[in-house]
Amino acid sequence: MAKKALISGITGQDGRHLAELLNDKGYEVHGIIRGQENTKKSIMKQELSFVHLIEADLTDQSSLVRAVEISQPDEVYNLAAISHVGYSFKNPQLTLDVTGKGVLNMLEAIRLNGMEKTARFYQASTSEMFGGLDYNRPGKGYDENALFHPRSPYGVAKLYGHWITKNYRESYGMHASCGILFNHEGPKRGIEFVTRKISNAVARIHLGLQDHIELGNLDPKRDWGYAGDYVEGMWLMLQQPKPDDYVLATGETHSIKDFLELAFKEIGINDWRPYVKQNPLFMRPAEVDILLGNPKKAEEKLGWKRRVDFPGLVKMMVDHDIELETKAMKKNKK
Ligand code: G4F
Repeated sequence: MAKKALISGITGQDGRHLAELLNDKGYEVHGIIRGQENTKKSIMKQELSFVHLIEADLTDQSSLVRAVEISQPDEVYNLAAISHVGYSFKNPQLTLDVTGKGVLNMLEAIRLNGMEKTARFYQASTSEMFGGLDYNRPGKGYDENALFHPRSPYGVAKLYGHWITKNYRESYGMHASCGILFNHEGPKRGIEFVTRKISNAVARIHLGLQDHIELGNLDPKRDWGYAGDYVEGMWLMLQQPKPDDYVLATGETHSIKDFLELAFKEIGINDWRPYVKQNPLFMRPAEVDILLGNPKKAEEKLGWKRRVDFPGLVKMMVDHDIELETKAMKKNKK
């Protein structure tokens, strides 16, 4: 019989990659969608028609109990969150409700269905929990034992989700694992995140549709990988005999300036500076200056390894956005 998976956050970048992966592996895939997201619903029906959509909300306990009851999952992947760090500063309480307490609601939904011993659970933890302040490990990077010091309402809420997942593992013997994922990007990334914002703007500059891009702080460094590689790691965590926590990262860190450099080179522009304006609107009250992950445990224990490197990622995103914008231009001309 086919295994069943329940994914929250199915309309996001990771949810879409994971749904495809699980479908390819023969799973029956169920996805949680908020009731009023009609546009997203129709996109999902076109793109991922195999997904069984269930209307529920991470802040509504009873709806999650129903989602678990309907889907009877072997595996639950909790990917839903308010995931934009900048937004979390403006909406800290909503972020706590969804990104923090939502994890508890999901764990409780499994327990209230009496499935804590049968359903395996994945929690999307994040490198934002490290906060970049304890960066005293040059060349080593943050691993599973590094200190947490979140620097945003998002990071703080995620840390609650991380610890409540560990608590349910220890208290109720749940097969509950946390993936501490460093930034992972790609063509499915939302335009509000810096990599996609750049790749999209570069494509539009190339096609003469805009002449510059406005960004915030250009100095922070991130450990950027490809999202398609990272969902494989999520799945591998739930296939292990015992639950555990794992860092998924590339082990390299690059600044936003490095991303700009490569992205503009893709369209034959060697100096990106004249095309970039800084706008304080995109600055954050507190910044994570540097993130570098150490994926050794995942590589050794899960056999996980990222495939796409940094230049490959930038190229993939710029090429995709040039194609997308070209298609849109042609459609508009008709
Ligand atoms: O792309 P970002 O918004 O990603 P951020 O803040 O690193 O968070 C992402 O990765 C986390 C994993 O570490 C996830 F947990 C989280 O959900 C999300 O996926 O910003 C990256 C950097 C920041 O330093 C930001 O200040 O880019 C800087 N930046 C500069 N200008 C900008 C902009 N970020 C955005 N979003 N937009 C700008 O115009």
